[in-house]
Amino acid sequence: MLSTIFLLKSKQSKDLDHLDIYSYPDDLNKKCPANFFKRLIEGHDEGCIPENDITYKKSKISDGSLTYHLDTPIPQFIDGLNTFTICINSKMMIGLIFEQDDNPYDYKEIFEDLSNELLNNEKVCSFEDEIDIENFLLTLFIDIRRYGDEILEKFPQVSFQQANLFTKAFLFGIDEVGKTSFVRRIKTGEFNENYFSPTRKFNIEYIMKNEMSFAFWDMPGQTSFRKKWLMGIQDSNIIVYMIDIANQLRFEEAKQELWKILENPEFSEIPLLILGNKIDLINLNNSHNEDQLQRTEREIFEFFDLDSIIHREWQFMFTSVKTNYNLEKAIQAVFNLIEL
Ligand SMILES: Nc1nc2c(ncn2[C@@H]2O[C@H](COP(=O)(O)OP(=O)(O)OP(=O)(O)O)[C@@H](O)[C@H]2O)c(=O)[nH]1
Ligand SMILES: [Mg+2]
Repeated sequence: MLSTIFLLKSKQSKDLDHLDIYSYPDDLNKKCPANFFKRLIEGHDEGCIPENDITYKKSKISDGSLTYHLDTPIPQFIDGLNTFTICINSKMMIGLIFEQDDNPYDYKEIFEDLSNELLNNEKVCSFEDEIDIENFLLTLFIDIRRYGDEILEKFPQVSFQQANLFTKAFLFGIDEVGKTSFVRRIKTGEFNENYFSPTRKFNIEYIMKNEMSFAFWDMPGQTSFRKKWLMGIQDSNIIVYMIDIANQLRFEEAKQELWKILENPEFSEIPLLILGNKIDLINLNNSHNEDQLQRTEREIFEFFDLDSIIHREWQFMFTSVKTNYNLEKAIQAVFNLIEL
């Protein structure tokens, strides 16, 4: 499984002490031994550092934009890290780090093709802007990881199925609403109220339910991660938005984040399930007070302007990850919405 992606800028021997290092999700600056990158670069080139950047100059094409030349990826095992690196224009390096027993060559084609596609066709990155670089790395990471998870690792176990039968459910919402708790509860049956660990990267959980294979993409909800939702949401079969209904102070924020996605024309047809979670905290599911439940639902509809959701299949329901209230129904709703 792919564990980390990184990019090194200024791939020149004389610059080895002044490399710009970007990585996701781990910060390799902190994690790797001091001379790790030096050894990586020397090993990659077998000690032969290009003397000039002919490829770079040659690659200016008529419209003035650059075409990036990507070398064949090279595998190396350094300091216990299983790496696979591609040089770009003899200047920069994109690297993948896999788990120790992975075979990097399984990823050769996808690594080359995706890098080429993103850099030369979609032109997603100029390497001048840090945010561009981070987004490029994140996109590449997600796609390669998904390929590994869904095709290389899972396919043999479910070989009777087509690889594309993994249903992608994109689970998002502001922080602390209960997304990770939800996925864990469905996967393992466990719930821990004292567990408090904000998600910091894309957490993809594979869950088999009723003979369907789900990839639940559990997004980090803290503000700084929300802009990355746009990348994870691509190719989703369904989007699941979670609200903490007991925390009215954050309703306005939750509403704005929901509508940012709903108003994006790119995702206008993806079915939507909205979960009003933590219903136990307003003690409705225990008292079975249908009137009050309906009143609360009406208030949520009004506040979040849910009646304005049109042109897509969608549904709202209350849940409690803590008491298990409606969790099976929520999964059933995911099935139904996808099949509609
Ligand atoms: N009472 C109650 N607490 C819940 C429920 N679901 C989750 N929690 C608690 O809410 C807190 C936050 O849950 P998480 O699952 O980490 O929330 P998250 O949405 O994944 O948060 P981020 O990863 O930061 O986006 C934890 O302390 C959970 O135990 C629920 O249905 N009822
Ligand atoms: Mg989480």
